[in-house]
Amino acid sequence: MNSKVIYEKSKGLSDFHLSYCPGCTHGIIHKLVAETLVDLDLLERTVGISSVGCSALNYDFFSCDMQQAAHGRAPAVATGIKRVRPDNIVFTYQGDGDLASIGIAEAIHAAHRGENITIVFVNNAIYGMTGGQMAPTTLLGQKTTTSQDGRDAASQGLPLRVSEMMAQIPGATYIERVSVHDPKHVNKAKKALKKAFDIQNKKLGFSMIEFISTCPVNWGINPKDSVDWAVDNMIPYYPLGVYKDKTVGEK
Ligand SMILES: Cc1ncc(C[n+]2csc(CCOP(=O)(O)OP(=O)(O)O)c2C)c(N)n1
Ligand code: SF4
Repeated sequence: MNSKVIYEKSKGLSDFHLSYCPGCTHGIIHKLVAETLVDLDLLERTVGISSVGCSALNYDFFSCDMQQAAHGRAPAVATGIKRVRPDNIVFTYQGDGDLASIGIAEAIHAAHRGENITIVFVNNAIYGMTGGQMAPTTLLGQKTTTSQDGRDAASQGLPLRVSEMMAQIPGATYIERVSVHDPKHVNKAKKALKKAFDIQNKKLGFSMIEFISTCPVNWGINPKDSVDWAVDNMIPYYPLGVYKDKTVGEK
């Protein structure tokens, strides 16, 4: 009897087992990046830049060429690779601790210079890998190991809205915030990635897709409730949508 394959793992992912905790949405985001590169036929000439955080080992997970960067420096490494090899597709994969804290300067200046790269920015409102410290994106009132009474605006400032900030930078071409909490939003997130990589392929400049993501382990809630927590708490503060699209004129 002939069998028909209706679903298979993307060729953009290797055979390594992902190292993420149950309920962590890093895995879904990896799948979308991999599928998008395959769908656009870009995989063979893509170089990804791993950062520091739970996704640090993803140089093993993606099947394209990969390079590891020091904490926060992925956009600088991506800049170097892209300038030397402008026909390669270059993306960084960065958490909110990596991008919005130690690496905020590199991200801003890469956008400001209009580097023709794509940033995949994974915002889970916490430092996951190091055990749940407060990130710039931690929500007000959110308890972390370094904000044990909950984040307080008076002493720790308001959570940083990175997409809104990056959209103000004249050199940035495309900025969108997406979520992967249900199939409809997963499909939308994939469209956003497609748009970003297509912009880069057409040499139209800097793009960043911010993903609302979960960290059940450090949030201290189970995987199902983590998805609900992200919808109920993160999306109201970090609204989804396109923040900048220069391909249809300045906004
Ligand atoms: C120079 C330097 N400072 C600090 C660290 C410790 N460190 C490792 S991962 C990390 C934060 C990771 O958080 P995030 O980027 O949000 O990624 P997640 O693990 O949540 O996916 C920090 C501070 C480091 N590795 N290098
Ligand atoms: S610690 Fe958090 S971000 Fe890291 S893999 Fe586990 S759930 Fe994901």
